[in-house]
Amino acid sequence: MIDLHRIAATLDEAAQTATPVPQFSGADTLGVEAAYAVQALSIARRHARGEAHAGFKMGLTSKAKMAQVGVSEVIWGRLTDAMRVEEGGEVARARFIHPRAEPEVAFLMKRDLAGEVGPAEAMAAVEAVFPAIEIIDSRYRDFKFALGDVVADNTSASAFVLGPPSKPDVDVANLGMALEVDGLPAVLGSSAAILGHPVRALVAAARMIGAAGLSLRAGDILLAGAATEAVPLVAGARVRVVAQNLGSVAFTMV
Ligand code: OOG
Ligand code: MG
Repeated sequence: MIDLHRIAATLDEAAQTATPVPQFSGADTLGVEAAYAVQALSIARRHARGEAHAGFKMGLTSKAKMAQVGVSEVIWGRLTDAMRVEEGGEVARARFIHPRAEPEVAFLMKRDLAGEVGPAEAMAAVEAVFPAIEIIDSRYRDFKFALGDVVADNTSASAFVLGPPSKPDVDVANLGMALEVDGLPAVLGSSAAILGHPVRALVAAARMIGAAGLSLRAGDILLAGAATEAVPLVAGARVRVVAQNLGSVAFTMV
């Protein structure tokens, strides 16, 4: 029997102490369903410490991301308020094991959403759209994992920054996106890399989170997933994402 509580505690402590752990499912012993159960248990530990639900994130919604980590399934994770970094703010390198930054698009929900919905219905539930940066940090040694591992590890969720809000009618179909480090472009891409259109990440979130018996709730943030591969970060890095039509968002790692 796999002890899901023990795995959740191990991953939660690894995140809290920024100490890497070996992966669990080299041979995929940790099935996807059990892995989502571990994820829920590890988030429950954060809630017990006073962190509040802030929404959800989609992961591996672009081919570049799938190729970078060698996992080819769309996955989802949970966000808490403690993961949010203020736009233009600082975040300590010491909080992380091996942080990487990703250029993303985020949605703020104005209505609950779950289940099988089309793109128009999904967008009708959105209050605002943002350029965003996700800081991911796998709790596994060398950032190496199989599907079950990364799902159990809350899809490497660690921190996120939101830029200025735009109205939901802004066109996000095929926006140029650049992630700069210290003023120089590190990766360039398009929002079309996110499942062909970021709204498809929202549709997939409603379906997958709904199938788990949950829903996107009014006030929730949803990160749609990275448009490019993630960029490793060092202390001192000034990170900025510029997204056509949406504006820019930045933070500094100190
Ligand atoms: C998994 C999380 C991927 C994204 O935006 O695709 C993700 C990882 O790469 O560690 O957040
Ligand atoms: Mg991401």
